[in-house]
Amino acid sequence: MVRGFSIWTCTCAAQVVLLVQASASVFCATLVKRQEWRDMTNNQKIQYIDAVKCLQSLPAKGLVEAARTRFDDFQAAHINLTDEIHLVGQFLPWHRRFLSVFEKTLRSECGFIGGLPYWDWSRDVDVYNSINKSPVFDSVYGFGGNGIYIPGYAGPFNNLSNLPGWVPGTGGGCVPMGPFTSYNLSLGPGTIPTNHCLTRAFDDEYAWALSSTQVANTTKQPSFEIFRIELEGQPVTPTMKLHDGGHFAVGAEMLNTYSSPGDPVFYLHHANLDRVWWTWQQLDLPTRLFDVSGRSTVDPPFVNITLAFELKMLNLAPLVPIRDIMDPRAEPLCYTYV
Ligand SMILES: [Cu+2]
Repeated sequence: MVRGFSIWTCTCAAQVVLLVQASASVFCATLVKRQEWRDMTNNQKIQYIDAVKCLQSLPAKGLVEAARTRFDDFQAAHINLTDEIHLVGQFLPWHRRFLSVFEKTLRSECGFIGGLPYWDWSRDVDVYNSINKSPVFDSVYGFGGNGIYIPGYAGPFNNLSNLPGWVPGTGGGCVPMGPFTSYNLSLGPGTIPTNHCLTRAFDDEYAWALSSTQVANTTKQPSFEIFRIELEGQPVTPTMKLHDGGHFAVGAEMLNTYSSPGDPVFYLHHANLDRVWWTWQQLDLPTRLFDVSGRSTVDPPFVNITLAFELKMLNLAPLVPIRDIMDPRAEPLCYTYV
């Protein structure tokens, strides 16, 4: 794909056809800027938090009965599709599309004017070996902090999270401070609909997995197939990686594979994973811009996914083939990381 080349100024029709076929991309009129949370102004942070709260106040559009709000609609779609979108080739493409639809909904339904923020955890972990002090968890200009400590907390399923060697986090209860204390979640944990508060259980046992060393170890992988496995982590890999590391370090709501989008921090964590993918793509754009692979389902029979594989968003947005979301600078995505 040729960047900085405007198809509108090309006078040769044949060249235009070739260019469009090669890139399969439609250029965006403008790109929204996705910033790291701590690089945003306090005003921008409040605008984002207010937009998420707006989504939490709008009525659901009815994907599942238990979903009350537009915010719940996104959590519901993730819950319903969880078994099809994790540990498979479409993991990164699906979440890229999901985040983009969330971003566009904040803009179209809640008047948000910015881009989805991301949380670069390595900036916390490299300094403190902890996520506790992250500005992301500020109680005024952030998402609130740890949950209240519950002695003997045993994970969101009350089963020590089914992982051998799992170390319980330091919280487990409701997040007592910040902008999301009063929001009542209707979905989760897992596939069960229950009314509950937002919970967290910070767990610095897993912070090491989010360091810049681990990011560099991920982006140095030579092919999409190795890269996606290295990024996503357990149980395909024997040790924790960037994706599961973030879910485990925040804990509780975020620890649940199905219902983790109940914590608004989910979107910032996954935006950073998407940024790591885009960083990896940009390291060798001619080879990697359209490089996808991986099994289509966890259990056989599975096929190898291709660019034609269609990403489902249920009632959130139309199907799109993976080809259409490989380039964040092109329609329908139109964003850039700064
Ligand atoms: Cu997910």
